[in-house]
Amino acid sequence: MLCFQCEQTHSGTGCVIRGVCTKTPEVAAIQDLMIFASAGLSYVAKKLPDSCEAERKEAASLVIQALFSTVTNVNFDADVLTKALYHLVDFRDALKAKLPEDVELPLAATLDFSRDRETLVKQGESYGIASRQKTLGIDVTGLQELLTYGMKGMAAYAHHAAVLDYRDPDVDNFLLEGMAALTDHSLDIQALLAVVMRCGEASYKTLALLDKANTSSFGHPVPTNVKMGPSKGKAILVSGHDLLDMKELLEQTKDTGIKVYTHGEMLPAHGYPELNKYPHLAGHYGGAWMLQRQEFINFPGPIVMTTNCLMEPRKEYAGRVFTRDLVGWPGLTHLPDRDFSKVIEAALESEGFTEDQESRSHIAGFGHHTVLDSADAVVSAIKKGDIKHFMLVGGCDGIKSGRHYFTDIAEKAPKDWVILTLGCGKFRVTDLDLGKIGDLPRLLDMGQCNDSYSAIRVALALAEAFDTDVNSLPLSLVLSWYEQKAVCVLLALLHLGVKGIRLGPTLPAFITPNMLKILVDNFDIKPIGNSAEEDLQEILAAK
Ligand code: FSO
Ligand code: SF4
Repeated sequence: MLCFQCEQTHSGTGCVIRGVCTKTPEVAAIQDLMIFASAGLSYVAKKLPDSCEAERKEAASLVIQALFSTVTNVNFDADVLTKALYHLVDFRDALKAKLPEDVELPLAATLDFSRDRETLVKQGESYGIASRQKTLGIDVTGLQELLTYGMKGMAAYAHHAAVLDYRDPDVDNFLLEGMAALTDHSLDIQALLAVVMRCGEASYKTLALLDKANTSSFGHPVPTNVKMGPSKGKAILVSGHDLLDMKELLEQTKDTGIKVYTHGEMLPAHGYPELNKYPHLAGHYGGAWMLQRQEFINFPGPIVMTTNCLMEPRKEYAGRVFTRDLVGWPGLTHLPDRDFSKVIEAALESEGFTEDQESRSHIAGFGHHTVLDSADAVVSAIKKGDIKHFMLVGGCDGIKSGRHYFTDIAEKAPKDWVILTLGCGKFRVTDLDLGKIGDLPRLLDMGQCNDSYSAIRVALALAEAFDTDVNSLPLSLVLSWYEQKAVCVLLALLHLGVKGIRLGPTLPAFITPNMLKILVDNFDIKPIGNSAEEDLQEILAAK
């Protein structure tokens, strides 16, 4: 296997024996084939006659699900992934009957996928990254991977919107176009870069679509005090990003006496009026995703993983974990729909928390609607000099110790700077007491990484208010990345022309020196510096 799609990749170069995430070579090979088959299906779907709109939409749905299933820490179950692969390939083959006769098809659209697991895994190994590096070179392969990861992130966000019945034909069309482009090995660096930039445009549309889906379904987030610890009573913990799962679970538990807690990226659920109206949405438990193996042991009730990030469960709590939707781990209980009765049963049988715990609180819910509602006050605070600068410190959290930088830069920023945060990277700054500027807290939690659109909206609105462009605003972006959704957000920002983004804790392994030169020349992307102090000095000097 060779996988280097996430930040924790082995030695910063690639997982080759087994994933640092514990992904096995078997799962890696099947996931590579899911990408290969999705590219073939996309090619076929693009060539269908105009009348086949429904088939194209179904093809896009299957591609979205396949891509999301291969995002880091989503699905580790070879049986489930293989079944999804065969379903996708069968659909691809059925669609081929509808093609005009003279259409020439690439290998990804014609390859027979073995029904024998061992042979299938060997097939996967021959269509993975390493084989393309040999035939296409590292730069073209690196750009194909950048495009693929951007689309994986897009697929995750598009899937969340689709669950709420929101689809955008532009997003579906781009995903088919971008995946089909992977079958064209004649594309050179420039041609692939153009597709990557279109991926950025489609990523922005996907983030806007998801914002519309979430806010139309659950209301605009409002600033909400969240208790960051448990209270006495039976308990269920919900992790991941799927707000509809959360809503259904809250509805089904409302007369049971069970308290529902958020974990990791589910924290922003507290800000949504349609979720917060349930008094038994009791608080938040734990920190970011990578702490789950310690934190879940001590949670006295069932745990629902709605999306990434799932880590290898420890035996002490594996029997209490329920996976939903595309999430999978061999042997864990999977819930095929939103009937949470098994979870409720498990909660009632569990001990629950035996006493209230004193805890600090955190204010969630500073979505674009709330921040822009106070836009006049913010603009006048900037004009008066009370607010000198905005800094977005957010993205993903992860295991590496270098991530302390993100805490440091927020903590050491001048007191007249406002810190925006989002994504699970927020847990690096949520413990800080940064105080207020006037009535405005200095730390504004804008939500999940899924809510990156909020930060973009605020930046664009400020640029409009000051009749300038985003790059001329007193705004710095310091992004932490871990997996492929962060690539989608980064490409959306590049599409909007945002320059000077600082990225860390390390640069992606799939970025070759030539690709880095292009990113630096065109977008002034920089790795985070040796220390937060140095970078703050640099930002101040550039003002
Ligand atoms: Fe982060 Fe990833 Fe959203 Fe996680 S992008 S690492 S728990 O999936 O979620 O901010
Ligand atoms: Fe390694 Fe990350 Fe790939 Fe897992 S997802 S195999 S940790 S690069």
